[in-house]
Amino acid sequence: MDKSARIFVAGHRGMAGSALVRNLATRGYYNVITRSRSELDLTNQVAVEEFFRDGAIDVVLLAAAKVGGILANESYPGDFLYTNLIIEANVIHAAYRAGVQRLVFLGSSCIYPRECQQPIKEDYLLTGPLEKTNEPYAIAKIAGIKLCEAFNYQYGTQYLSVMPTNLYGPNDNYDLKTSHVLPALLRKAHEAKVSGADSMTVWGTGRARRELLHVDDMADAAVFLLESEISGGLYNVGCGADVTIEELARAAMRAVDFEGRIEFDASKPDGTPQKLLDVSKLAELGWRAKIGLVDGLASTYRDFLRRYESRVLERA
Ligand code: GFB
Repeated sequence: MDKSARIFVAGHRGMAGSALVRNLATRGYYNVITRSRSELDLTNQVAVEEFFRDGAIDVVLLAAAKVGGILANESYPGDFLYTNLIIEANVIHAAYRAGVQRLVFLGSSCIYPRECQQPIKEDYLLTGPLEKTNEPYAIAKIAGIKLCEAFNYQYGTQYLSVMPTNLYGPNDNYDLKTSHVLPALLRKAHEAKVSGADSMTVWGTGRARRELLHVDDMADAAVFLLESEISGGLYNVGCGADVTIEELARAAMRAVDFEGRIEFDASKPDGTPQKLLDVSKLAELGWRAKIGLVDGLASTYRDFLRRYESRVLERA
């Protein structure tokens, strides 16, 4: 891909989008285009069409989405379904109409059936019922994958979909009601430590299993796929190993240096029992994750501390 390509990163203020912008800069791309929500409302079809018509965009990285942890997904199913559907529909359709040939659509490993065989291959999509806590979000993301496939088939575009497992890293959301598990555990361990508490609460049984991927690895994989001139399809992105939520909580406590007990809150859901991706399709192309959980937790905790001290933990 030409270093002068005009690359639009949709959702550049979020954790995934900001990692994509960092990765593109590291690789020498110097025409990265971004728009804040006040400059371009991606739920507004007319505004999105105008932006693409006038923007001479070559490539799109679609990271804009309404995202959240298990409780946010359960509490706001309408928002998760509607907002994600409309953003994808507007951006993918406007990109096609403006002649954009290359697009990467970011999804999530929750698109796969709840009781999926592990590790999860891309082929298992739509082979069984979804996990209820995030069904609306998963259905929106499946629609985005299918939109890319359908446009490739009908119009000859080269739109591909990247399905990362549970992401974490700089710029995450630390609001305990809406965040994903890893930022929540870091914050809880930190607050327990500074308040002198002897325990912290972990939702569910602690036995659910999750595969955690540093967001810089995800961004590297997405740009790697673009540079590999892949013309379409679905690609899992993960590190190839999972941990129980209890193990993750203990790892977060070690990163924070909090030595108290864990109290499990069984009134909160476990969600999907396990989500471990089969990443062999991407590995065959030559890409592997590089950031291990211990290092990733340590650097993410430093990011958390910077934001905690400046009181900007919740995403606007
Ligand atoms: O990251 P998370 O909220 O979402 O992780 P999912 C949920 C798992 O962590 C459940 C446990 O097993 C929770 O019981 N957990 C323990 C906690 N303590 C906490 C806590 O303090 N906060 C949170 N949030 N969880 C999301 C989907 O599923 O994964 C999205 O809802 C998306 O759609 C995302 O796909 C990647 O992994 O269950």
